[in-house]
This record gives sequence, C-alpha cells and structure tokens, in this order.
Amino acid sequence: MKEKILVTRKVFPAVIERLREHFDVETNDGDQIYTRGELEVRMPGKVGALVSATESIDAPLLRHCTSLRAVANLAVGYNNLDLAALSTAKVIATNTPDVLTESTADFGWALLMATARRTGEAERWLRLGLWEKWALDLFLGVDVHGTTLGVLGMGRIGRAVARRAGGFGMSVLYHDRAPVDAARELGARYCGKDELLRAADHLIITMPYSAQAHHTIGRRELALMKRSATLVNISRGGLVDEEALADALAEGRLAGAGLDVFEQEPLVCSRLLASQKVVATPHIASASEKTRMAMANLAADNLIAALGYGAHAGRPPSVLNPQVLDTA
Ligand code: 8YV
Repeated sequence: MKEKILVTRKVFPAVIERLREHFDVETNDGDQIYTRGELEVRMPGKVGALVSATESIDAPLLRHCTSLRAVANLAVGYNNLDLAALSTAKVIATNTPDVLTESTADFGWALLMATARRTGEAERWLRLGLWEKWALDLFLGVDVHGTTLGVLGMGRIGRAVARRAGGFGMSVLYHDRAPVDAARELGARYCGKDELLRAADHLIITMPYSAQAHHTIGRRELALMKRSATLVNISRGGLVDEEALADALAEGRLAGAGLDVFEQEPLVCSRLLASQKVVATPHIASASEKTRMAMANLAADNLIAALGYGAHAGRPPSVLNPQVLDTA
C-alpha cells in the first residue's frame, strides 16, 4: 500500500501524476485555503505534505502530525514554516530556490518601470475615455535610465535584479547583512541601510521575511527616501509598514510604489488600493507558465526524495534543515 501525502493547494495535474507514481495523494481540487482546523484533520496520517505560502506549519499543528516526515514548500520564501519546530519534530523541510529567480527579477523590473512611468494610472485614465488631447505634461513620471537602483537584500533574486540594471546605465547600491562577493562582479556597491535609502532613485526589496525583519521599511526609513523615489516590493508584505507607506504617498514624500505582496493577503490596505501612485499586483512575481511549472516540479522532486523515493531518494534537491537528513 502506498504511503499517504497531502497537497494543500491546487497543483498542475502533470505534477500530481508524478506524485501518484509513489504516493496515495489527497489533493485539493477546489483550491480553497484550508483553515487551521482543516489542516489538523487532513494532515494526521500523512507522511508528507506539499504546501504553499498560504499554509502555516508550526509546532501546534505538528503535534497532530506524528507520521509526518517531510514538508515541501511550493515557494522559495519559507516564513510560513517554523523551521525550528519542523527540525525538532524531525520533519524534513524544503523550498523552491533558483527556478524562479529570473522570472521574479523580470517582474521586479516590470513593477519598477510601471511605477516610475505611471503606466497603470495612465492606462486606467485612457480606458475611462478621458484622453482628449496630447499634452506636454501628461503623466510625467521619473526616469529609470541613468539613475541609482537600491537593492535591499542581495540574494539570488537581488543579484538577478541588479544584473538587469546594466542595460539601463544605472548605478547599483545594495544593502544586506554583509557584503556579498557575487555582487562585486555586477558592479554593485555595498552600503549601509540608511545610505541606501537616501541615495536610491528606485528601491527594490528582495530580502526574505522573518519576524525580526517585520517593517524593515517603516516611517523612519520612508522619511529618508527621496521625494522622487519609487519603492518596489516583490518579497513579503510584512517587510513594509503599509500605513506609513500610504502616508508617505499621500503627503507627496515618495513618487510611487510597486507592490506584488501585502501584509494581509489577499486583503490590500484600502488606502494603498485607492492611491493612483500604487501599482498593485496579486503576488505573481514568479508567475510565468514555465516557472510556476518548474516550482511545482521542484517541490514534487523534493517531497519524493525526502520521503525516500525516486532517483534522488534521501537527497532532496533543496533541503532547508539538512541536519534532519543526517539524523534520519
Ligand atoms: C510564490 C513566492 O509563488 O516563492 C516565493 O516565495 O513568493 C512566490 O514565488 C508564492 O509564495 C506561492 O507559494
């Protein structure tokens, strides 16, 4: 008899078929987001779970899941997983790095360009039938080429964003916990967080979320930024204080914000939603057809290998708590 796994959200059929070669798979074809109570009912008896950023896996839930051996997150960000609790419970945890780096960086640029040049606002206006004549000062934006890009978080995605800045003749500044070797060959210069905020014409957030990083961009940080600057967030909503951002935009202390992520998804702060200076998208930075398929396949590869099946049995490609593998 095959071991049982749970797939908490709707996933491409081809990937489910791959999982079915090894497991008895419980799927969520209706794609509703399971409540904590539903997870407590569905997870027990499963040896593995393929989850998304919409599910939190923590110690109280794990107490109900005594057969669980692996959790594969269908995302690179894993702030929804309590890694310490998973490790204590000897549950292997995995994520989906690399396969989404380039698509996510592309999208960061889409938001940056749209925000700087006000494409969303201009399109809404045009579609309302308000365009009567060309005008010299119609939707004046801020330039992207030749300006300074600030990258907050120089991981894989930050570096892929920075690499693209060369084509726009931009200078790149970045901040991270420490200088990153791979950034030097991109011509990116390390600086302190406050210097980054003061100097950036366009600031993009590409750092992971953690409780310590909550509201990394708050009132104080926004006050340091140029009035002509734009802010783009493709990481996690909790990194930005949305009320402080809404104030900065309303008071003309920031030119615009491009946001793919929000503090309380799928709810969007009503003041940001109402602001014409905000380009808002529903957490789709990695959502190219090819990349989302690659992410789902990598999550499946991880789960199959972590549970001891397939060609890479026992060696999941992207494990977050390798110490659990060592003790298994
Ligand atoms: C995911 C993301 O699509 O990978 C991440 O961390 O934010 C996105 O690429 C999203 O989290 C769905 O799980």
